[in-house]
Amino acid sequence: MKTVQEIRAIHDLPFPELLFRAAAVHREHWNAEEIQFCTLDSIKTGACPEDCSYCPQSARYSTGLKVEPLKDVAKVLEGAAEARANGSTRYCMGAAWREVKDDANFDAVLDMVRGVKGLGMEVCVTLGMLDAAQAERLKEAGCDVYNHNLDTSRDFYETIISTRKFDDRLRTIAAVQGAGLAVCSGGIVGMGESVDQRLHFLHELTQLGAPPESIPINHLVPVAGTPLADLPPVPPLEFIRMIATARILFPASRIRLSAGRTAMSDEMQALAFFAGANSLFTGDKLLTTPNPGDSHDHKLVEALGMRVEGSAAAV
Ligand code: SAM
Ligand code: DTB
Ligand code: SF4
Repeated sequence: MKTVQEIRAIHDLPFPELLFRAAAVHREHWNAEEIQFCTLDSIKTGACPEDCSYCPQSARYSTGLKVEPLKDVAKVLEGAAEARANGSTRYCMGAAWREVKDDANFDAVLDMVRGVKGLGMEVCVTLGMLDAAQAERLKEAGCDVYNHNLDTSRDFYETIISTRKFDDRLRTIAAVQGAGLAVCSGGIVGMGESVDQRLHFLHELTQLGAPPESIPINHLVPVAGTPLADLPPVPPLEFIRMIATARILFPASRIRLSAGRTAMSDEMQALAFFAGANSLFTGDKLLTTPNPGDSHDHKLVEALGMRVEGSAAAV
């Protein structure tokens, strides 16, 4: 296990050396010509009681978002089938909940999980906090992965979110691991954190017991009305350093180039792939904010001479 100082030494390597090492590790564990396409579906949107400063879905901020109740199961399965036809092999359903409750809504989510699994896709859900019994019900329904981000370092966390604690996140992740679900856990870069805090965040991820199956690295999407609306973007080369450092620390995990891609050039995204990112969220929307869209991403993959991983679609 590496110390924060050792992680810093990797992160601060001369850029070409950092990228060379990350690319080498990537090739040892993955087919570096392939990119996994995942699609997000916001199954319940907005009116969230939490106060996450970055999030357009918090009820505390006026972001003009249209609040929507839990979607119909059939509608979600339609979306999943369409995503599969566009090359996605993984479907991630997100709900703007603080936590899972044992009610009819959770029963409906379990039906969605069974349905998406039935389409032959990898199934991921992100529903906020949950306990061991709820994690087990998800596992039994065929869920593969639970997304629950640490988001940032322990010390910066409380300046971003006041309605829950960093330890609550760790407890949910432990429940997920205990049920035998794979963990997807990553964070956001560009919330005003220092480089040191980014490295503490990566260090926390190394302490999860088992490395996460996947690590989404989001760039903050600044949304008007949220407290973080006016933050400047992180310099691209700094962002790429995070991707490369994550790849070196987690050789066998998927590193997902997640939110924030509409503000990234194709060249920057290509550099992220070279630095070890091997998964994307596709489709023209993330949960509530814009995303480059399928045609852009297919073109990008093609222009780079790469392939969509395990795609059922003719791409
Ligand atoms: N409510 C659940 C939770 O918080 O765990 C699940 C959905 S929540 C929207 C999932 C993740 O989206 C957050 O942990 C955060 O990392 C990411 N996210 C939300 N808003 C974002 C933004 N404006 N920019 C980048 N990432 C964002
Ligand atoms: C993750 O790390 N990023 C995704 C997914 N996990 C659930 C969500 C990004 C959301 C970006 C803001 C929005 O579209 O609302
Ligand atoms: Fe709610 Fe999740 Fe957004 Fe936080 S990140 S406000 S918990 S939807």
